[in-house]
Amino acid sequence: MNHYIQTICTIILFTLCGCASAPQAVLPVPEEKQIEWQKMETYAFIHFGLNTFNDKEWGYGDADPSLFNPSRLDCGQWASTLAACGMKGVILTAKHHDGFCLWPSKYTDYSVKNAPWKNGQGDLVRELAEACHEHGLKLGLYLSPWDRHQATYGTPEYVEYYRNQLDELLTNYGDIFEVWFDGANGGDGWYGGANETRSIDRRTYYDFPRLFEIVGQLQPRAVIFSDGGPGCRWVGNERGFAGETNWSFLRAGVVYPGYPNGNELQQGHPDGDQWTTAECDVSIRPGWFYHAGEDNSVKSVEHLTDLYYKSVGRNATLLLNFPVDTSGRINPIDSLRAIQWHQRVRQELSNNLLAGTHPVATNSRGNNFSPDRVIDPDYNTYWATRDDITSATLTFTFKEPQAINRLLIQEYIPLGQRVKSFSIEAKVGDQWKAVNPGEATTTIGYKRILRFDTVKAQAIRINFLEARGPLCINNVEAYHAEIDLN
Ligand code: FUL
Repeated sequence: MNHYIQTICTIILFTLCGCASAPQAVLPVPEEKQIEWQKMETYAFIHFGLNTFNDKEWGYGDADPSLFNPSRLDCGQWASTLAACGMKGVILTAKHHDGFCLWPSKYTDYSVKNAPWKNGQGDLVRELAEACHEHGLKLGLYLSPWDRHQATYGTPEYVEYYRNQLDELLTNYGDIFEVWFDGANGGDGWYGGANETRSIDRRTYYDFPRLFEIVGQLQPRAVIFSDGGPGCRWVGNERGFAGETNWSFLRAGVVYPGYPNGNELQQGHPDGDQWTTAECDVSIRPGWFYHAGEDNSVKSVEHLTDLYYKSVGRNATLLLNFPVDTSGRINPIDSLRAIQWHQRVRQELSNNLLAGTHPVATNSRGNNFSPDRVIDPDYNTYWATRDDITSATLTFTFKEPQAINRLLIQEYIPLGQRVKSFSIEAKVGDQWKAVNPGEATTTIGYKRILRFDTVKAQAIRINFLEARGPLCINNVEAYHAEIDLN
């Protein structure tokens, strides 16, 4: 059969059986590990170290290791608490800016090996790695580039020291899901007793490309966090929210630690060529480290719930920090609050009202990509429109009118992020009425969750108005949250 006849036959076959090929990817697309990472949705940060015992946020680098003496340290308590809060992983400050190492690094004495904790025999990174394994959590590590302890800081020798430590951490503790390169560099510090201000060029000093290469070699599955990625990016604030419009793209090589355009971090860049989803880092308390004086300032369930919608619900991940206290445990105020928050989110999104409906679309590529793919539980099936169709309406009709105040939409991101603009309508009686979630209905990405005043709807429809290619929507859910935040 020649090529021409073969093509005609394929078209006839597809027309008869309704099959069609998958849409082409619209670039940039995520790596498989970035998709798995985003599916984690919520994971924890732990800030713990000498700062905890000095009541400081940024230790100067001169504190005596003998102060590190948690009385009841229990990584099992951290891991079981975090798992109970729905966290899928935890990122530990293996070394913060003060330079104190929570593992017995062979490259410095400024570590747990000179602390009274376990008579200097302890290794906190190992204990956490084991606890994570036991409780089904993934482990991530934060290794501060800025080091206020080391005398060599500012010289090429320090960069080698830093690389060696990265190598130790990524070699000795099993699989690491994320490596966190903090962009902060304050300048002054102890620096081996020099007590001075040292400034470095944050863009070039650490030779980030080389560091990323080391991560790639030692932990190819790890996602790299820095202000500009490449794995995931800082969201531009430490308050835990992403932009209403939020593209998973950055322009490669443009964003660096200290990059002044916070908007670009919060919203991504619509024309970016690098897939770098935003991660929202925020502490459950005002500080990152534990301060007894903040025991009454733990974020409320309402506040945390709002942050969930403004991070996970806006195509980002939520990295929620728990400042482990001086006893070496997650403080009971924090754990109780976080568990209540997790239950609250689960309760709000528990009964999917679209299950069992028969979604109808104004356009579809055919059977494999039919609209009912958006209500099946399979992540890898999706509704898609024909190649030339970038706007369409998807309608869900109920047997009886339903009270609704939450809508969740997911694009099939393995093929790229496409939707630029959409609107929601509810059929009340015989009338279609606009639903106003009080925020821009622009991008969707991996997941968008919208809250709105309860509407008693006979049907609900999503008008996809503008997209970068044919639509690929793999999931839609609707809920009635009993506690209405709006
Ligand atoms: C910042 C640091 O300076 C803070 O101490 C904290 O670690 C936060 C997560 O990142 O840049």
